[in-house]
Parts: sequence; C-alpha cells; structure tokens
Amino acid sequence: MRKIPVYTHPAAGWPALISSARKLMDYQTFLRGSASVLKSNQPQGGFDCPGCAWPDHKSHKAIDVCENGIKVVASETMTTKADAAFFAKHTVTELQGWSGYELEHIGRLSEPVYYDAAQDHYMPISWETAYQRIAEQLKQLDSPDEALFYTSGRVTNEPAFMYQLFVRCFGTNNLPDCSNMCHEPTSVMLSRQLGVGKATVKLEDFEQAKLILMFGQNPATNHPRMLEMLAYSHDQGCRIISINPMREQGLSKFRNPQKPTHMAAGQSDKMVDDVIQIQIGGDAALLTGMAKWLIENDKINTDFITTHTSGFEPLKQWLTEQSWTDIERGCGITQAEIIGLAKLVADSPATICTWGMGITQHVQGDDNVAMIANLLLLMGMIGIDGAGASPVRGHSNVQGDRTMGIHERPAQKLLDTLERVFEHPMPQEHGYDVVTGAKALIAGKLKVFMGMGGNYAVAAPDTKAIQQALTTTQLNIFVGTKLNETMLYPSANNIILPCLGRTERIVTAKGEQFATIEDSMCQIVPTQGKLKPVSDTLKSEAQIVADMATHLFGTDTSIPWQAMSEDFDIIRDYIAQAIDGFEDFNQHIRTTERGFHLYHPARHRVWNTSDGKAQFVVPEYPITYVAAQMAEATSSFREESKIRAVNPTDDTSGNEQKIWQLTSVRSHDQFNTMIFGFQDRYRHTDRRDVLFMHPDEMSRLGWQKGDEVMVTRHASENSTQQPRILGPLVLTEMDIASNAVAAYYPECNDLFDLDTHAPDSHIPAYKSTTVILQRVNAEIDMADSA
Ligand SMILES: Nc1nc2c(c(=O)[nH]1)N[C@H]1C(S)=C(S)[C@@H](COP(=O)(O)OP(=O)(O)OC[C@H]3O[C@@H](n4cnc5c(=O)[nH]c(N)nc54)[C@H](O)[C@@H]3O)O[C@H]1N2
Ligand SMILES: Nc1nc2c(c(=O)[nH]1)N[C@H]1C(S)=C(S)[C@@H](COP(=O)(O)OP(=O)(O)OC[C@H]3O[C@@H](n4cnc5c(=O)[nH]c(N)nc54)[C@H](O)[C@@H]3O)O[C@H]1N2
Ligand SMILES: [Mo]
Repeated sequence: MRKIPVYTHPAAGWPALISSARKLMDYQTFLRGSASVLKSNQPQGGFDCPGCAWPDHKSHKAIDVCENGIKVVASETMTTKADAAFFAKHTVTELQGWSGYELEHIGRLSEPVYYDAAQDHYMPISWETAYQRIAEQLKQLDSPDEALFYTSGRVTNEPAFMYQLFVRCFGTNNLPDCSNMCHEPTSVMLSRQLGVGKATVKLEDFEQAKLILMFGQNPATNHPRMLEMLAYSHDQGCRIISINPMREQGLSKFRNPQKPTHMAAGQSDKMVDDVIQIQIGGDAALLTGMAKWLIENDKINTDFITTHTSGFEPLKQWLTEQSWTDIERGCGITQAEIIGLAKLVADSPATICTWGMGITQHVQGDDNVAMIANLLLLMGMIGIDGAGASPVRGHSNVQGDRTMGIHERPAQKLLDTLERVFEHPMPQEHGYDVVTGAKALIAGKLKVFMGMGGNYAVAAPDTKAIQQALTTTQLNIFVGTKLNETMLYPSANNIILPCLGRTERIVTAKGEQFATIEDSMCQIVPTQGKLKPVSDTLKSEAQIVADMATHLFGTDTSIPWQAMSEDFDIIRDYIAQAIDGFEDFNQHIRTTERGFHLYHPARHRVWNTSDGKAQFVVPEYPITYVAAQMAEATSSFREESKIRAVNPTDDTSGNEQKIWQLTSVRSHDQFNTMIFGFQDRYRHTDRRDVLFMHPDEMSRLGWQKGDEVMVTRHASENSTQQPRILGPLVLTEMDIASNAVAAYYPECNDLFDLDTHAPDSHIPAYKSTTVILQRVNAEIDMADSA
C-alpha cells in the first residue's frame, strides 16, 4: 500500500496565521484589514465576521477570528478598485476569459456601471439613471413573475427584510437564495420533523455533549472557529467521530491560536477520535443500519417516542425490511463497524449530530437529514442539555435571510402578517427556487434577473447555460462588492450596483447605523462596520432597495422606504411586528450583551409540526441508491466500451474502477466562488485543477500522481444530456474512499446539471455525480501496447 501524505501540522496554529497574514499582504490591506479583524465578533460595536455562520464564543477573547475570517475580511477591505478606469481598459469579452482568482483580485466594485453593447465595455452610470432604467424595465413586464430576485447569505437582516418586502410588493415570491444550494434539505426536513428548520443546539450544549457525530463537514477549512469548541468538548471527555469519505487532515489535531502553550511550545489538542470512511452518498444507509440495530436491540428511548413522536411504527417496519447486505452495499462499510458506531450512540447520554454539505448536497439530501433527525428522535436527544441537531450553516447570515422572509415558498402566516402590517396585498403563489429559476431562465420564461449579492450562475449547476440565458433577458441587476462571472454575461439592460460591505460604516442622515445577523444557532447579534468605505459612491443594500422601491412605486406609498433605509430602528420595528421571536427587537438587541437567542420550540419539546408531534420520516430513496447508480453506469459503460474504448487504460474484464462518484469540495483559500489563492495545505496541493484519488486506486489503474485526467459525467444511454467533460485535472493523492474522487467547487460545476437534485428541497447533487475518468496520455499508452 502506498503511503498517503499526512498533514503533520495541527490545524490552525502558525501556518494558518501566516497564511492569513500573507493573504492580507497580498491584498495590500494589512493595516486596514488588521484593524478590522480585531473588531470582528466582539461584544460592542464590532461587525459580525462575514466568514461563516458559526456562533461567537462566549468568552469574548481579544480576538475571535480565524484564518477564514481574516481572508474574507482582507478580500473585502482591499482598496484597489474595479472602477470606471478599470472597465475602460478591459472589454467584457476579455473579462469573460479571466479566472475567478483574477476577478477576485481586481478589487472592489466602486461605482455603478451599465453595459454598453456597442463598445463591449461596462461604463459609468449615475445612480439616478440606473434606478430609472430599472423601474422602467420592471414596469414593462407582463407579470411580476417574469422577474427572479436572488439573494446570497451575506446580506444582513435589515436589508434582507426590506428586499423581500420590496419583491413581494412588486408582486412575486420569486425569491431563490443560496440556501437552495446549501442547507435547504435541513430547512425542509427539520421543519417537517421538528417544527423549525434550524439547529436545536446552543453553543453551551457542546460543553456537555458526550458524543459528537460530525457528518460531511470539514470545519478545519470551512468553520475554523468550530475547532476550538470541538477541542474543548474533546478535552471534557466527549467522543468525536467524523463520518466522511475523506480523511480530512485538518481534523486530527488542533493548535489553538488563543493558547500560548500551543503557539509557543508546539502543543496541540486532539479532536477527532475516529473517521468512518463511508462511500459517497452512504450516509442514509449508515444511519439506517444504526437505527435498525438500536431498535432491534432495545436501545431506544421508548418514553420519549411514545410521548413526543409520531410515525414510529412505519419507520420501524421499514427498518426491519432493510437487509444488512443492502446497508453495507449502501454505505461501503461493514456491519460490525456500523454496529460499533450504534453502540456509541446507545451508550451516550448526550449526543449531538452536526452536519454540512456532505449530507445535504445529494439526490438523497432530504433522506440524509431525515435519517439524522430520526436517529436523534429514537434516542430522545432533542430538548435535553448537551444534545441535539446542529446543522452548520455557511454564509454568515444565510439563516437570518430566511427568517426575514427570503423564501420562494413562504409560510402562509408570513404572507398574512405582511399583508396586515403593511396593508398591502402579497403574492400568494409560490415562486422559483435556484433550480427551477435557472430552468425558467434557460427556457426564456424570465425577463429580469436580480442578484442581491452572490454569484448565481457560477454557484449553480449548468453554469454556461445560465450565463448564456442571462444574455437574453431584458434587464439584469447585480448588487455586489466584487466583480464575478455572473456579471459578465450582460443583457440589453445590465447594471451593476456597488454596495457597502460588512466591515464598512453605514452613515445616513440619521447617523451611523448597525444591522443584525442570525448565526447557525439562532442567536441574533448586532453587526456594525467601522471602516471608511473604499469609495464614497457606495450605498448600503438597504438604501439601494429603498431607492428601487421609490422609483418603482412612487413616493406616496404607505411604506416609508426611505425612512427605513435611513434609520434601521424603523426596519427593526416592522420586523418586530412581522416576524415571530423579534418582539421588542430594538430594545432587546441593545440591552443584551451579545444579542439574543430566538425562541426554538423544539428545545422545549414543543413541536410546531402538522400533528403537534416530532415526526419520524421514512426515506424516499432506496439506501442502495448510489451503489445502484454506479452499477447501472458500469453496465451501460461496459456496453459502450465494446464499441469505443473510452478508457483504454482499464482492462475490459469489467472491473469496477471505471465508474466513479465525484464529490466537490472547498479549500481554505476560497470563500465559495471567491478564489483567494491556490493553496490547500491540508490536502497538499498548491493548485486547484486537481482530482483527488486514493493512491491504492492509482496503483490499481497503473496511474501516477501528477497524471492528467479528463473527467466525463457519465450519461446513461437514454439520457438526452450532452456529455459534460472537465479537465485535464492533475491526479493528487488523498485518503478518500475507494470509487470516490473529489474536485474543487466551483471549477467543476459544469459537471453538475439542474435535473439531478433532491425531490423536495431541490438541492443540486454537488456531492455525488457518476463520472468516467480518462487519462490524457491514454492514447499514447495504447499505441505503446499495440
Ligand atoms: N474557507 C471557506 N470557508 C467556508 C466556505 C468556503 O468556501 N471557504 N463556504 C461557506 C459555506 S457557504 C458553506 S455551506 C460551508 C460548507 O462547509 P462544509 O459543509 O464543511 O463544506 P464542503 O467543503 O463543501 O464539504 C464538506 C465535506 O463533505 C464531505 N463529503 C463529500 N461527500 C460526502 C458524503 O457523501 N457523505 C459525507 N458524510 N461526507 C461527504 C467532503 O469530503 C468534505 O469534507 O463553509 C462555509 N465556510
Ligand atoms: N459544486 C458545488 N457547487 C456549490 C457548492 C458546492 O459545495 N459544490 N456549494 C453551494 C453553496 S453551500 C453555496 S452557499 C453557494 C454560494 O453561492 P453564492 O452565495 O451565490 O456565491 P458566493 O461566491 O458566496 O458570492 C460571492 C459574491 O457575493 C458578492 N458579495 C460579497 N459580499 C457581499 C455583501 O456584503 N453584499 C452583497 N450584496 N454582495 C456581496 C460579491 O460580489 C461576490 O462576488 O454555492 C453552491 N454551489
Ligand atoms: Mo453554503
């Protein structure tokens, strides 16, 4: 067996700080950035770190930041600009050829621009003219449903509330958001099963947990501040198990920047006790095995089940019918290993399940979440200290945006309340989400696209088709801080409106304003930027929404748009009236030290579900779904390969290595589609065009690390889809499950399509797609052997 390179340095620690500092230097924002890093996640008068949605730690240490936060702040605080002079130098066609890294490093969007087709340049436009054009185009639509209003999760609560109100007053619920690509299965299934689609845990619960099962998450890279909590829990005797096809190197040891002994004397905390290396898409099968064993061996909490739940019998029946052969086939590990894990659950008085994108971004994403909730319910692990459901959100306010009403499928109660509070009719029909919206866009059914932040086309599957579709609309509006590839496919009227970032001061006629966000554990916290804006022309998102509203609706509406944008207290007073849990919002946010926790009924064993009980749910897909897909692909591939040798380096005896499951992951040198650099020190690479594969698999194929491979999305014979090809990618060694390969998001997004998603949540299957690999020099090999 070949040795896999091991990341020997503990996660975080000096390499992380050095890498972050270097990042600030790269961005030439060291002083500006450092000053603002010291102000992030602090109790008074700082901004909430735009890096991720992990809660702030109570202790309020001098610095509560991480590598991730530092880089995101450096990216936002850079002073170079994508201004008129920049756009005068480069045509849009030229910019289309720039990489995400290059676009990211141009600098901040700093003045409103529109696309001039005759010259193929973005040109300056006044705010006033921009708003007039926007209003003119919106008024021309036959129906408000011809417009799509996307949101990305950086937007704070106050502007998000105004934005959804604006969109609904305009007349549509077409409010897709990045959550549709992220934790949507969590929102959908936890709402159904527990009554609220959010975490049931608080940070304190991690101090008391005895077992943490971490599914499909890589916090060393994506939520570095979570490591400190994990190390603490571990220190308190909590067992931590990572369930992941990849052995993520950053998780084994943690060097805490807050501890002098760690930084000076090279000590570190251990975090993860064990990694259960299941196959991609194997979580539902694994959880099925665990639940089956727990029920059959009488390890479940019968009192809790009887008092608090419904749907137990059908689930039990279904579990009885699942064979161990299928379970093993579904998750790729043995019955003994599954039972070992189930025993830990049986013995634990306080279990937390945390999860990330490895759970949600699958066709079975809804089932995966349902099975986690089922497990917690079987053990009565909701509503007690040290236990519960802990989905870990990505964008710093993705959860708050949803609470504020950014939702294409709003609850009737929200619509009724908005109608009552604003005395304005609200659209009743549900709108498009990311997937259905993109399809409508591609089908030519939409005439307006607006992005309130984000990089819609690049983050979604079928990037090229969406970009193409954007060129055919009547109007595209982008509100953002950085130029990105969604903004480079302009339509007849195409406008970029630059906004203030989280770190910057919002000063209005009424003085300096603060906003709020909601973290991953339902804590509402204030956030206030302290830096001078990179350009005087920037406007706050709230101001932009207010200006659009006044231009579209006129000034004599009953909703005081301008007053709201000038005084966020007025927005908060409306939120207090319209959204549950925000009573006395203005008072509450000012008198609590670090915000307040939103009431979460499930924490008190109150179930706001359709039948007033916590609900068990039977999965929709067979637990062998991925295995079956692989088998089907293998057999159809064998048929095809009789005709053409797609992968000549494979022997044709039909070995299973021909078909792979591809998953997409992130590095610490990116924030989603914003590419800060090419390094991934935990995965030993300094390039992003790589394909991770287990060295044993390479040996079996006679391939070497460094070989170039093409990745083709396998489309079955009857599929109407075009083959999707990515590459060449450089083979890189990684301790990853057999039959699995991984590549970086977003570069691999054209391999995913808009048709492959979970049934209810519609989340695209970014974490599992069936692919074929072809070595670039394969033909030479063939010639050699001939
Ligand atoms: N530095 C940095 N931080 C970020 C971001 C970023 O881009 N960069 N993005 C932010 C956002 S929006 C989000 S949503 C979060 C995402 O944070 P994570 O949820 O940690 O995101 P990913 O890196 O996409 O994938 C997580 C893990 O899923 C595993 N995985 C893949 N397939 C499976 C599977 O079938 N089962 C299981 N159990 N695991 C699987 C992968 O090996 C990987 O370790 O991070 C946030 N923080
Ligand atoms: N293959 C694959 N695809 C994925 C994923 C995956 O794991 N694999 N993950 C999915 C997930 S979890 C997510 S959340 C989505 C992310 O999808 P998005 O949220 O759409 O993408 P981002 O890259 O976070 O958006 C970056 C842009 O946001 C703008 N921006 C930054 N800060 C601000 C701000 O404060 N205000 C405003 N108005 N704009 C701002 C900038 O212009 C920047 O270019 O991608 C999804 N796509
Ligand atoms: Mo996300």
